Amino acid sequence: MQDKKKKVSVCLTPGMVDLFKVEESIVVVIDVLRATSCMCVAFDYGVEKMVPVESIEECLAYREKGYLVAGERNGEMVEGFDFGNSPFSYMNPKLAGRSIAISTTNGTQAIHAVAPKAIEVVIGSFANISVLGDYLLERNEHTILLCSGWKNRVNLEDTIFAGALVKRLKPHFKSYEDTALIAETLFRAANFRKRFYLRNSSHFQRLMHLNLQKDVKYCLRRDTHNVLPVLKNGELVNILKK
Ligand code: 3SL
Repeated sequence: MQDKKKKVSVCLTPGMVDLFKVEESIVVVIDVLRATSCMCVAFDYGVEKMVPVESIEECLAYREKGYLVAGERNGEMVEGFDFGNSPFSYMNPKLAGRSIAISTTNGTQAIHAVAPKAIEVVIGSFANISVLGDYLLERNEHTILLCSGWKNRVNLEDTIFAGALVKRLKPHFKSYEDTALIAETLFRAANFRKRFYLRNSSHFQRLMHLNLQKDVKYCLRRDTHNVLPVLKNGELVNILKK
């Protein structure tokens, strides 16, 4: 009998993305600390759309079109931006209906590494893990879990999240690459003690030095925001919007 199962793969950094068949796949962009977590918060607070842009200049130029401008470089808010990259900055009812241009060190760059080639680009974080898992099962396409990492290097937190998704999808998808195995193994080791497990990792340390413990704690919580940001014509929108 022919095996009709689709494949789930894990790409550990955008630097490895050319090894994957992006054009045949849905790509989940993952930047747990903190870009994709912030995007989930923003949409839950009613943001209409978010444009992920690569450069600071491009981002600032969106202000003339009525967009708010957000993001960071190396974890810190950029001069002239309306806010940085803390999930708490997006917990503001005044953001309902607004459009935001966002540029971050890795997350928005990862989106650009796969758009517009991918069948679809979806945003993933612990904040929306269950709705995301359900959606991927329902779509049943080849799926690449793209970890944003840090400047094309691997990071632990995105790999752990990819592992959580592999665990969920594996019974229904083919998954035979070692990157998926690595991710799932790490997730199984880290689950229920993620902050402790991450304590020596580079971005965790970076955020601790910036006094952002609260952000890290929040971004590691599961299912806090029932949203599904998807890239449509270069803009992220929440396809679960009521
Ligand atoms: O790299 C990114 O896209 C950011 O999420 C990094 S930070 O957590 O805001 O520093």
